Amino acid sequence: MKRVLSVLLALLMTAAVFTMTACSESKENADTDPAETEGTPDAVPGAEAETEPEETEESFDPGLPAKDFGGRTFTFFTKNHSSWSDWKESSIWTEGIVGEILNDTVYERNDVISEQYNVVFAEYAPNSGSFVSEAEAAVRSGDATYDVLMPPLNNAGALLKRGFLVDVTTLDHLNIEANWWDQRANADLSIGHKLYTLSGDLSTLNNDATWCTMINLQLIDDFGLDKPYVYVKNDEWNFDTYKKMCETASVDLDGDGDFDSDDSIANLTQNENATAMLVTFGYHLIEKDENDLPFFSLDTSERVDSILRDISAFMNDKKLSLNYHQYGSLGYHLLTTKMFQENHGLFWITNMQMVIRLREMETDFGIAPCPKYDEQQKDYQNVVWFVGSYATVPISAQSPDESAFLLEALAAKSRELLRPAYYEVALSKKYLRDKESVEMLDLVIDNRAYELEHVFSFGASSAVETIVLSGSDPASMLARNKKLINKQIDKALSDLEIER
Ligand SMILES: [Ca+2]
Repeated sequence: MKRVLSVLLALLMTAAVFTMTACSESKENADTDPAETEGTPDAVPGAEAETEPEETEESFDPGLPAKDFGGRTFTFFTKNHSSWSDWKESSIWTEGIVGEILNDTVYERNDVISEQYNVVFAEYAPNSGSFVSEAEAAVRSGDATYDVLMPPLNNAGALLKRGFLVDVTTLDHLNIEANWWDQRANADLSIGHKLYTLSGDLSTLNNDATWCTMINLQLIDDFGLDKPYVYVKNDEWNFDTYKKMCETASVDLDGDGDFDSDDSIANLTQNENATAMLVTFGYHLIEKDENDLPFFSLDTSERVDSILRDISAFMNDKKLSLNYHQYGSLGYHLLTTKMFQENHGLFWITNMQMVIRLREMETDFGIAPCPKYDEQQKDYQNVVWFVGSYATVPISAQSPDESAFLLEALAAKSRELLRPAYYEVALSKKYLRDKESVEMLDLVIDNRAYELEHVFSFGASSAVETIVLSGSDPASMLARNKKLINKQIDKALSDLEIER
């Protein structure tokens, strides 16, 4: 199904005539290959599943009843980080059509739902840093202005611990199993079978926050390396492969016998990768038991021990890796952006938003999922950083069930309109220059991992960061932090009134 979508998107891009109103996939199929439709008579129930146009089966109808909201205003409370302006929520509300595809799609989506249910959408985005305090003030005073809050994960945790968010599994009209809600988010972020945060096609910010591997294709050529897509295809895209490629791709450009930002460094990196790589390699910072309750177990696995040593050795190898956090005075991510742009960096494992930011880059680049650790690891696991945006319903909402109703309507419409628009932007000729990247983007977006640690800050992140970045002994560092982490887990469960 994903492959078919990819092919369709590739066709759309090649034709370069993407219009939002004409994106009926079934029409595309019928137009281009009439034989296909003739060849699938309706005589055999279920036979369509075996045949080519499976993608046309995807329904964007949430099956909601007819409803008239009487023209009432439905307000989203979203984040507006002035310090990290790139992480501002921009896929919820917009004023009008401006000729930019994501903006215009958001407008169109809201317009359709607004008409259908006689409701007016509005957005309030507090200035930097005051999301939690302003949301708290509203909830505590019983102010029903806000129907949905869209916090990043850490702020969701702060609101959750104060008891301000509704368990969305209790709400009418919300089908959390629908494909416009990310099933990985539901599985990873539920706690005691309750769920307070939703991620999905409604907001593209979590796509931006998803980790991937950026590949400088010019350097792949220059060093005579195989493109990572070849390894992905053969299921050999793992840490060994990645390291081997890196070993041939650092160059002491200024010939001073040392490796730093004046050179070409194979693996551009950042502090976040201390934990992101562990997740990439198949783990969660905090696991969950059979009752969906969190527990900490990183200290009990020898495999985790050796993975952490491996990541640490690699990230601290000056020849192979350059961590922009060690070059604050040179601009942090702006330094690695520049290096990547100037063909002084082969790979960069980072968030998808870097892909969008690099749209003006002259050099060809591509993306791949973050590599697996080894052949033992079954699935890719691309972490979604906490800076994204999650749909939550505050207990102060005018009607939590109405919040759920409109969230469901908007999310389904986002699946239909906003997701293809995001693919178009992320993979447009201007941004990503090779068609394999479409397939790669599917692998990135459809293999995500969300971390409860990002919601509650139990302490596992800082322990792992210390191990990887400072080269501390994993066993003793994890053992030293275990008691505190467990205490924090118990505290969170008691805040949420969940019995162990
Ligand atoms: Ca040098």
